[in-house]
Amino acid sequence: MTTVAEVHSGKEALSAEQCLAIHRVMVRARAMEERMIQMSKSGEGYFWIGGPGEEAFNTCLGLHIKKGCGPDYDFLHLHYRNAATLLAMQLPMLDAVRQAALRVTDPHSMGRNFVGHYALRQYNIVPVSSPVETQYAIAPGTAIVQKRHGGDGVTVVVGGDAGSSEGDFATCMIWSTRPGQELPVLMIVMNNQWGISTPMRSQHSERHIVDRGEAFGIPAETVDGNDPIASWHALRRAFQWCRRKRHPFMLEASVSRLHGHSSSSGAVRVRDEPDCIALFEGKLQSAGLLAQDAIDDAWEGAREEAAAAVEQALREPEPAAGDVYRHTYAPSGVDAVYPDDYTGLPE
Ligand SMILES: Cc1ncc(C[n+]2csc(CCOP(=O)(O)OP(=O)(O)O)c2C)c(N)n1
Repeated sequence: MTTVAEVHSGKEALSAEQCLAIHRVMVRARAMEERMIQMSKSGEGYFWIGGPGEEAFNTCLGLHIKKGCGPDYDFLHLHYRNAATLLAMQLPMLDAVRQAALRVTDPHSMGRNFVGHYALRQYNIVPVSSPVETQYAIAPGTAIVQKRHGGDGVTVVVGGDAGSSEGDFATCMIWSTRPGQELPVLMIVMNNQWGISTPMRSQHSERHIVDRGEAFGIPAETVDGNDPIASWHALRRAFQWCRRKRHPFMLEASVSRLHGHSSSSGAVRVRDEPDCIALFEGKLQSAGLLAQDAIDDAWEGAREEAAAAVEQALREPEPAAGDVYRHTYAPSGVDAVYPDDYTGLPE
């Protein structure tokens, strides 16, 4: 069935190969999130928050990242709905599940932080913060380093529409646009229309959140974040601007929130918002690129991968009391005692 060279969305297109790769990551991310929601309800995990409804945009974001450690590479200041971004960066599903299961093998926090709170020094993934939007005040720091260092590394910062009401958002615009000291910051707003239970339209009088950048001279685009083809190209333009010009750019993606805010609000499937995966599968099917049995295989494989990751994580140890100060202060304090033959501890 794969005789089509490319798939179109309006005037933009992606190759068949790219579309299939994006679809695979989106499905893996959704299967993982759905299994994590089950974990939060069954006692295998304790809490869930994540990105069902953001997979289209977040997968494309991950595919654009220049991945590595240090100022030559992109820095990521993410929010708690970026699971698909990490999968697209080829990081293992098992590691995200380890955090959901609060296992000591979780490389992000050794089982000490909420699910979706990534932190990986080797890929410039700055710790995700539970207080929303602080990442926008921190992001100019890594961008200043990148600007002074030279090269084409970009600082990417991602947050929600409600969080953009915090002063940190303005801090980012101010610090990224000081005349002569502009910074290569890509400011991304994921607009799902909600801040827990507060509707976006009750808080924002501006037409688009990124319109605020106009006063600072920051160019901006809005994009349908449920459309991976449109998202891929919007991200391509945004990264190109930041990489080459070494100035900031703003991108606002309209996305869905398909399981509500978090397990604290029930995580029940929302039926009246568009589902980016179903939409993309419809498009790939009508383009003659993906048959129903191939779609079914993709889902089955992804669900098996998620189930195996949970099984593996649950066999691994939980953090021990002696680990509390490890990686909290330097030097790292007291280490816990694990069995002599245990090799799973993160560096
Ligand atoms: C500084 C701060 N204020 C309030 C909260 C409580 N809180 C947690 S998530 C959230 C909603 C954030 O909404 P938005 O920024 O739109 O992101 P979304 O969760 O919708 O992706 C709030 C208010 C918090 N974590 N941090």
